[in-house]
Amino acid sequence: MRPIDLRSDTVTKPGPAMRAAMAGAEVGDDGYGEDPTVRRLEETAAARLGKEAALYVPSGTMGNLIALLTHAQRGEEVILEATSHIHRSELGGIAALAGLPSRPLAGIRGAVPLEAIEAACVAGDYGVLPRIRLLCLETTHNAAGGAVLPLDYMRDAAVLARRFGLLLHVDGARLFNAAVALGAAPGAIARHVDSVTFCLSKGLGAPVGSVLCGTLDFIARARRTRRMVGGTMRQAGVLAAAGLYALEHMVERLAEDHAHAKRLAAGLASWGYCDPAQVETNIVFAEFAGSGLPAAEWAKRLGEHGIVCRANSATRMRLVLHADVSGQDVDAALSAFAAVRRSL
Ligand code: TLP
Repeated sequence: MRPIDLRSDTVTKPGPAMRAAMAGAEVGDDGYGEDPTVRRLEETAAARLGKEAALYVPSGTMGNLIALLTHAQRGEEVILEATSHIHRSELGGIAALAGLPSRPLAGIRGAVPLEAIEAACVAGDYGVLPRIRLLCLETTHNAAGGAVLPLDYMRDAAVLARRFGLLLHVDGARLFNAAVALGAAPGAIARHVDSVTFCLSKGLGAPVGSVLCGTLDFIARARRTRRMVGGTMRQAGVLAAAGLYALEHMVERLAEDHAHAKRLAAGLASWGYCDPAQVETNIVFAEFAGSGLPAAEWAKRLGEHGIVCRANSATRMRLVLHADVSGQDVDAALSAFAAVRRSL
């Protein structure tokens, strides 16, 4: 029995065509700017997002860290959503490595109300408050179950940020999922922002890599920051080739993952374990509070049926759909849920 891994879209493995692209990649020393495949990936990514330039980085976490280090000085404050990945899930690098105090604000489906951002910005300064330098948004929003920030919200947040002299960074680890869900070009999401990170190694299926995009000047400075944090790679074209393949061949198919997520959510909803209205992209939250079994125990028992999954609270499980999960796999997962439920 082939296990069906629903822990994350980071678990996708490169298929034969992606591996062939990697094997055939032209490479050079990217520390000298001589890797033609990395360059092509950076140019392609920048063009897709409508930005002047881009930088290939080993991970989403490093892309966000480089953006923070490049945009802000130690002691300057960053406004972000209270459950955002930068704030909650990057081991506190924003404080420990970048030296930036965070101002976490509560969001609604990942979106911090603009009034709350404004209130934070107009707070009276008696010479003791840190200067707020940066606003960070996240789309799709991981902890909000893959929620997509509306384009109007992105625009209005950018206008507000500019009004108060803040820069705007977007953690777009799953930006292409957001674009597909919105039926919009990725550039429409990135249009008003100063910088954006997106990941090649999640729904897009590449084994490694993220891309940070922004202005020519910002990316030139970020390139130096990348070296400072040890993120400069050498013959990285073998990896970048997978990223290029992903941008060419793996974007449109994200709609399949979203449809599979809806199907899984509908099945779970029939037992009261999910609210399908909350499912916008490839992430499904299953809630087992009323089931009589803790989420960790559900995960263990589902594991016995070949479903690899993980509880992310005492009662909740995050299930993520991706390229290595077929429609049949979704049905198999639902059968496994039904079998565990029968055993209760
Ligand atoms: N998310 C991972 C990890 O949290 C385990 C996941 O499985 O969802 N921003 C967002 C919104 C993310 O979801 C992630 C990874 C990152 C940044 C960091 O990317 P990586 O893992 O490449 O450093």
